[in-house]
Amino acid sequence: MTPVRLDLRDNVALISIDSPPVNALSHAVREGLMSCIENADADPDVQAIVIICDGRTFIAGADIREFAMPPQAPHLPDIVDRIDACETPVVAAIHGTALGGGLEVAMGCHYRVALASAKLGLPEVKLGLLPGASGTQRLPRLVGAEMALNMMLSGNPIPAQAALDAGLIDKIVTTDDLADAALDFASGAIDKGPRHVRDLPVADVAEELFDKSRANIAKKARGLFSPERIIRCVELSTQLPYAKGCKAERELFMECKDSPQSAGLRHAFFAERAVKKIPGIGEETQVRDIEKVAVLGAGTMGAGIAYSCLNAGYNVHLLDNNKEGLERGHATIHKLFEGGIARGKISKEKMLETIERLTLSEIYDDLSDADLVIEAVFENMAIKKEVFGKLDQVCKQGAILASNTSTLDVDEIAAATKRPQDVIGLHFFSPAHIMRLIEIIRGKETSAEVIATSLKLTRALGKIGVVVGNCFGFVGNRMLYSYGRENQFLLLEGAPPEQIDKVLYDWGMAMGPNAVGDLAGLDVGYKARQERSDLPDDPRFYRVADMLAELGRFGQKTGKGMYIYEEGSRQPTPDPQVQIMIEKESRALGIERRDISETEIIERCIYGLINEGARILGEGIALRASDIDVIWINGYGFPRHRGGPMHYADTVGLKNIYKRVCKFREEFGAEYWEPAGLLKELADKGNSFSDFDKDAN
Ligand code: 3H9
Repeated sequence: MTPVRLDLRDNVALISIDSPPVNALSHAVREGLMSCIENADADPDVQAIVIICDGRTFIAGADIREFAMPPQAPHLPDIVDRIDACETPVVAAIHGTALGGGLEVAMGCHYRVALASAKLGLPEVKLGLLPGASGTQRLPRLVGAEMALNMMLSGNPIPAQAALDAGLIDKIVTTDDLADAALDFASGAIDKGPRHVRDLPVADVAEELFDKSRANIAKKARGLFSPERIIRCVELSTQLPYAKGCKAERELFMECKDSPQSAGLRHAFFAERAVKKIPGIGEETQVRDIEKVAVLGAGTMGAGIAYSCLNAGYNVHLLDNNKEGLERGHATIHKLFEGGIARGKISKEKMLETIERLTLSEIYDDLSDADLVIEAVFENMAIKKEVFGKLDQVCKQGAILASNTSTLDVDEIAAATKRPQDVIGLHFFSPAHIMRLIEIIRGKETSAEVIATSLKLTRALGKIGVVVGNCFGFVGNRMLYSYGRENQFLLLEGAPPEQIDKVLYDWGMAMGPNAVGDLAGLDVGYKARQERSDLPDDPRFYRVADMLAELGRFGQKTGKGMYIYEEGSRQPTPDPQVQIMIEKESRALGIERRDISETEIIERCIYGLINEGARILGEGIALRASDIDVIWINGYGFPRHRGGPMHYADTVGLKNIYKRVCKFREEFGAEYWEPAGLLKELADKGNSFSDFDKDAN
């Protein structure tokens, strides 16, 4: 059945697109739309045309899946031009979100009406693209170059009212029946005739607008390919006639579409949506009602989790066994709300209303009516087991008992209760109110219902939950060990901390590993290593980090760590004392220091990650390679435009990665560089991690 229908309503043609879930402009939709437009325009009885969508939204853009395939006519720019060329007025009737190619179709129409709840945007930049169907030339003609730049460079949609104020739409429809209102509007436009956006002038702009934009993106969009090209297109819209501007846009769009960055960002888009697909869990899986969430432990993490839950609308009880700790946690939550007020995210009234849902106590019995308890106490197995034993006694049947452990065995924690089916790991990342990632750790007895409820909870919190298996460090922190290990070895072998950090930052990581260590606190990793009995018996292993922690140099919080920090500053400054200490230690360990290249730093740190990721995948701890990518992009500052470590490995080629890992095994020993079985298997077959995901699903 064709996804696009043409109906005649008196003298107005109603073109309806019905292509769930989001009416993306697939080949079939493009064909249907083009043919309906041509038929309507050729019909002498038709005096106006309305384009509308069924389902939950107006067109959400080009069909992103098709970018990886050869393009097929009719192409979107031609459809937009064809709509514009209609002799009778064409009206777009918008509900939900008009995004990307969807908004370009709407801007090809002569008029636009929208429900008040609608949103409009050009989010292509988030996929490493630019609007490629005349959006960069039409939007400045409607809203001015400055606002057009803001919309395209942020990729964020604007609400209907802002679109009306700016001239992007012509009317907000206040009735529920969008089709009727749009047909009325179209009838009223018959006398006015078409209004062609391409014929509008672009309003004059301040001379420095484009220079300022370039300076802005240099920092905000570090290393990204499409933002500069977006600026160029908008600049051209102020200099060239419409058709020439479109031609330039087309060329620049193709450059973006074919860039590895766009492939990485598109991969990340689908990877973040794939995480919700868990074998054995579907729509039929029962989900438990969560109204009251208890957070146990009022430290920074506990307070951040409580704050997130309050904002998501839950009743929250914060519990700590220490009165001062509880007061500190309460103060932290207040501070977070005040920060929200200062940034205009929440009003004072709303904050007061929200905070009313928070209760505090030191009494476990107060948890008896909680639907979900999230434990965020000290990362120590004995303490966690004691806490879960108590929870088992006081919590109601059916309550979910979650641990925010970042490394520990969830099955061992569950064994402290008589209800292991209700126990799960919910690993929030710090700062919990900002970081989007939650690793959802399923124990061997965790029920499907508890996993499904946890997934729903993460969505309600506005976060991304990735379900992983149980092993030390799960996916993220287990991989972090290999990354950190290579960083530490490189320090002893001759690369100063600032060199390693610069190389990895320039490669795209949000921060270098040594700056991250100082931010997280070197004492944290130190304590975690002290608790482990399974670490290599190797004096070089995390040697520098251990020495700094033993000297009380914990990082930013003590003003000194791998770097020095001026009072009140977070800016790391290299410390010659640290360099002397590292060099001395290299000598003591008999390590010959040498110059280390950029390539070696990248390969050892990133390939170390990939090899461990492959091992995790082979063991079934992660369901998909793309889940690992989602974890590293959202939890560890891995550059999104590289698609995550496993996608990046695919771009390098697994054969190449495997070869280098084997070479590192020769140079640095099998203890750290034994290639993962799955890496070897895929490399031997000439396959990729993406092939693995396809086979597994
Ligand atoms: C573009 O338009 C380029 C043009 O300028 C030039 C062309 C020449 N294509 O997010 P959800 C799927 S670039 C294919 O969970 P929500 C998605 O994968 C495009 N599939 O729902 C998921 O599938 P599944 C510019 C798409 O309600 C399902 O739909 N447009 C597309 O939370 C539901 O998605 C964009 O960048 C697509 N375009 O949010 C908009 N969009 O169920 C991208 C979605 O199998 N989309 N899917 O996992 C969005 O931002 C959100 O999906 C939207 C709905 C806000 C629409």
